[in-house]
Amino acid sequence: MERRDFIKTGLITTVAPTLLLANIETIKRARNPIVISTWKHGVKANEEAMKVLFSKGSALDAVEAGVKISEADPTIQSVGIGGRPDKDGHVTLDACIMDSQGNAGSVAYLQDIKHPVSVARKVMELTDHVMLVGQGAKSFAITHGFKEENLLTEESRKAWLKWKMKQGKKDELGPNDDHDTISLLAQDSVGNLSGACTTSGLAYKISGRVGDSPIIGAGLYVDNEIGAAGATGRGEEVIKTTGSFLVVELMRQGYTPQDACREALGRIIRRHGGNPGFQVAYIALRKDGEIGAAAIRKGFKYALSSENENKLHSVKGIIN
Ligand code: SD4
Repeated sequence: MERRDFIKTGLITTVAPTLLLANIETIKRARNPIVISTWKHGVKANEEAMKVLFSKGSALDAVEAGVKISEADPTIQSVGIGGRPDKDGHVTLDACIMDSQGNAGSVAYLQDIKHPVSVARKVMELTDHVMLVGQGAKSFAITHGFKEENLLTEESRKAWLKWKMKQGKKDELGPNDDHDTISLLAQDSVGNLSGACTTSGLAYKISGRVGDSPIIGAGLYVDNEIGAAGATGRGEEVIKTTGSFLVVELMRQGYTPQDACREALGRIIRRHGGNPGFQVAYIALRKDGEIGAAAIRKGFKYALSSENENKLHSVKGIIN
C-alpha cells in the first residue's frame, strides 16, 4: 500500500465513526406513538400497547400491557401460559423490561406465574437488583401479590408427551417451530422508548436452561438517546453476540436500524460458516421512529403499529 493510500485509509477509519456519531445526534426524536414486536401474535400485543400510547400513557406501560396479551394467551406456545415445557415437562419463563431511563428488571426460570414481565417490572421498580431467578423470583412474585397457577395446558402437555416418545428420533421442530418469543419495543408521545421481552424459551430445553430473553443486552436493549432492539430465536447465539446491545450500538455508529439488524445477524452467520441451521431475528426502533427487522432464515414476521397501521410484515431471510 502506498503511504498516501495508507494515510487515506487511516483517516477513513478514524474520522468516519465521528462523522456518523454526529449523524445520530442530529437525528430528530419522533413523538408519534409507534410499536414494533416479533411474530404474528405481536399484532394483538401491539393493539393493546397502542391503546396505552393513544391515551398518552408511557412507553413503559405500553410495552408491559402489550406483551401481557401474549403471556395470557394459551394458544401461543412459547410465551406465558401454554408455553412449551422443558424436557421434564415444566414450563419455565424468562422475561425482562427496560425503560427510557436505562432501568431494567428481569426474571428467569420462573415457574407457575403467568405474567413474568410484570414480575420483572417489580424487580426493576421495587429492588436495587436487575435479575431474580427460579424459586427466589417466584417467592418475590408471590410476596407482591402474583397468583400461583398451572401454566402447562392440556395441549402443551400432549405435545410434550408426543415429543418425549420421539426422543432419539429426528426432532421434527423446524428452525421457526420451537419458539415465538415476543420482544416488543415502543415509543410514546413524548418520544421516550421502552422495551419488553418474554418467553417460555426453547421448546423441550434442558431443565434449568435460560436463554437470551431475560438478559439485558441480549434479548433486549433500550438506549433512549439512540434506539431500542429486541431478539427472537436461538438464544444461545444472541447471548454470545450480545445481540440487542450490538444492534443499538451499531445504530449509534450510524447504521440504519435495518443495517444494524443485518450486521448483528451477519456476525452469527459468519461464526456458523455462512449457513446456520437455526433462526435468529432482530427488530429495532430508532429514536426518530425508523424501524428495522431482519432474520437469518425465512419465516420471521414482525408486527408494526403506528398512527395509521397495525400490520404484520414478512421478512425475507438473509440466507434463505
Ligand atoms: C430463547 N430466544 O429462549 C428465546 C426463544 C425464542 O422465539 O426467541 N423464541 O432462546
